[in-house]
Amino acid sequence: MSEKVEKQNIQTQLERLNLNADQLIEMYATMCTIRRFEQMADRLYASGKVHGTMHLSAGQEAVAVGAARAMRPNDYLLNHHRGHGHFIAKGADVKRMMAEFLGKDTGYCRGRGGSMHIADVESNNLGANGIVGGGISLAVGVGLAVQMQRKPEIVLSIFGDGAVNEGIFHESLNMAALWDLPVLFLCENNQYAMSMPITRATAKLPIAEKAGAYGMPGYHVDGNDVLQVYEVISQAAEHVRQGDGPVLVEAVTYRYFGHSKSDRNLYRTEDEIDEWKKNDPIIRFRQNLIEGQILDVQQAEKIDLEAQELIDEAVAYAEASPEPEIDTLTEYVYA
Ligand SMILES: Cc1ncc(C[n+]2csc(CCOP(=O)(O)OP(=O)(O)O)c2C)c(N)n1
Ligand SMILES: [Mg+2]
Repeated sequence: MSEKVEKQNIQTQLERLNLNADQLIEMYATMCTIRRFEQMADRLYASGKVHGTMHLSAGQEAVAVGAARAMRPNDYLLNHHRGHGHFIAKGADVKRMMAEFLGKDTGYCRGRGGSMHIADVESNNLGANGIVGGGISLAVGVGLAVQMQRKPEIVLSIFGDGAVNEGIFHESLNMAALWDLPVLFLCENNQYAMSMPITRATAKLPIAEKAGAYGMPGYHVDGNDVLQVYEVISQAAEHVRQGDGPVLVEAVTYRYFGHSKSDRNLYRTEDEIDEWKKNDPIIRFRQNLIEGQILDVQQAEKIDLEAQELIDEAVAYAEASPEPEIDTLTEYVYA
């Protein structure tokens, strides 16, 4: 495609999506920040500084960033165990996130949550959840509360493809549809639930079509195309915000790292991972921005370097932060 045509393409897209160049650059920067955060988290884990386990989302950045851009800052977020990117895209302070990873007192949950349980009630991030599908029903409860209080916010519920095979997914969608609750269900379909490929676990695809069973709209999007995710989630959010009831969006993507730190990746080939890396959401978007003359190569590289610097500063902050005091051990413990 000629340079002129590409430039026109992105300009037409910008007008249609009601986005400006600065917002696109910010989206690109956030995607770089999430990728750099994940890579650093992996290194810190390997060096023994992070305890427990973690679920990395490298490869899935377009879903987090496209969705967050389409939501309003005060909308509620409830997500699943692979949630670092969702919260960074919502505007998390990466210093406090990194501190949480290292179990420090300055972390979002004062070091109690770690990678899998980051929440921040102040910014309406009601938390990640280690129970597969657990966050979906909580989101329905929050949707009910929002509806009863006539609040302007809506609820974004993010979960994986594995959750869709559970009863809780169906019960939650049914109830939300029955009561027209303001919940946007977003399935981040990375095509595996641990080592289980979706084609061996889910009888009928695409997942988006399950929306029809509950009389709600369902959308199937390329989850590695940040602007497509943004466009569809914007439409879905508008529908939900107008009081027209819930929507289900399925974004198809792929994770590069293993399921968790104990995953030896024996269920998929290196070739498959490499094939998906050719469809990398950050490289695709960056190429799009360069061809559309929103950024040049040097500017794109500088943004990525700045993302790395931000993460380095976050690590320094986290490492210098104090451990929680021993006499706070029983705080937040209910018995
Ligand atoms: C109710 C429940 N069942 C099983 C598990 C163990 N488990 C943790 S993550 C996971 C796979 C989830 O896959 P998916 O929903 O696709 O999310 P992804 O990890 O791919 O992001 C399983 C089975 C769990 N945590 N909770
Ligand atoms: Mg999955």
